[in-house]
Amino acid sequence: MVQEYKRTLVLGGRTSARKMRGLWVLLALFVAVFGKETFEGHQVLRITALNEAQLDLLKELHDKEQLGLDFWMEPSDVSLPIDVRVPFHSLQDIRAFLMYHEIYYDIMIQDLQDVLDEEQREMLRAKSLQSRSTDDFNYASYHTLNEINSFIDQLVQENPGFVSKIVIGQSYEGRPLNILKFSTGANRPGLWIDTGIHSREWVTQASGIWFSKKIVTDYGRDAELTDILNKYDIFLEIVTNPDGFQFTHTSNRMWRKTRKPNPGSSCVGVDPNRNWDAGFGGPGASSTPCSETYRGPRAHSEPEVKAIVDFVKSHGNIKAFVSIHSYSQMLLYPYGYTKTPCKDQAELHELARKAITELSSLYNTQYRYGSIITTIYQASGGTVDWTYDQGIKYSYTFELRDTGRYGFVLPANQIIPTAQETWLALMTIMKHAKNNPY
Ligand code: 0X9
Ligand code: ZN
Repeated sequence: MVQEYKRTLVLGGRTSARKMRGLWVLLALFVAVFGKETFEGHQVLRITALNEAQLDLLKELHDKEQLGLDFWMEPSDVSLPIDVRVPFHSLQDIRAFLMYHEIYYDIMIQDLQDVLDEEQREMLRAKSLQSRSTDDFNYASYHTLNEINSFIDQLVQENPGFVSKIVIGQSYEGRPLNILKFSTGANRPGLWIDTGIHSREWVTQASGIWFSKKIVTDYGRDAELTDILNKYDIFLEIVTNPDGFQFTHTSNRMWRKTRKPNPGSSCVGVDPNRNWDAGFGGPGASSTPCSETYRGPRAHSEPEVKAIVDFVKSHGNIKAFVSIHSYSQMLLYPYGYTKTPCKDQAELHELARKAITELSSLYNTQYRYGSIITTIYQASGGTVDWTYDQGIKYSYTFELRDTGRYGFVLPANQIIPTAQETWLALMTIMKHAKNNPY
């Protein structure tokens, strides 16, 4: 029996693979016609590889498309847990496989749809009439793209001469790529923050909204932020992947990539954190369109990425660049594509330590920190490797809460605490950039 599983999983019968692909196409059609993908019976498992052999087996699983596995944390190192969403139809096989190879696992989420149903109920409970000002906005809830766009327009309207909206491009599906600019004077160097480049990482866009309100609230009241804004402009892109974000609301809550079709493949989208011209095409990204880490046909092929590239180049004076993801509670700096330490490693490391110390002072949330490749895993074509190589010394990327209890489906009651603690780390980085001009 178990031997059987092993054969189908590891060797993979050709006919059954073809049949499975057919089933997947049917399922995709069904979803396209009838709406939202459900995740009933999907479990999120935390798998612990005890040795290299087990790790290799798990990496093989990773490449078996017909299983429909969604790695929330990729297999990289024996010291790091591997989180994987297993569709109901693959659960028996996966469990048998893990047991056969004596690989240890925990069930983190029993039934993903239950968590998503609660998330939807919370959004409904929180939905009031459209808020009349950003003071009534519900920062403790998740919001749709329309709601966020209205919020952005309101914030701009309420703060003339301080906050403005800049459209830096269009997404593949034609949505505006909006950034907020906070500025109190002309010709200033810039500090950049983006959230939501991976659309399913909802706590990041929600935190971005909170940051924007925090900035207008604290300017003129908090001495340190005021000082920063008297010398620098802050640019904030809250919904960095709007097509993906809309898709997480309408069709598939677990969508990560962009929404551009891939010629010759039925799989859609590119990983916008593998699409940058920094070690592009190297290990730590996939060349397969169906992969969640597909790098795309060429560097900067995605309009959402290209818009930021053009903005950063034409601005020419961005001094800090922070790209915010979730989850796993880490503060990371370059590089992700190479083990060669970046030339500012010592300074970036020390600043990261300070920033996470500040972060933890609020709710005792523990972060790990270090370079991307040594702390999480090798990733090529990533955002902050590119910005660093462009000369932006203070290039950082966060992985916000949590460490895997909920992962990408963090309950809304954690939005404000997450944003508050992250803000302390962001302030530490921005202050340091201000005090160490280069
Ligand atoms: O794989 C990624 O792109 C990042 N993890 S995530 O779960 N947010 O997808 C890690 C890559 C390096 N880290 C960052 N650039 N945040
Ligand atoms: Zn991410």
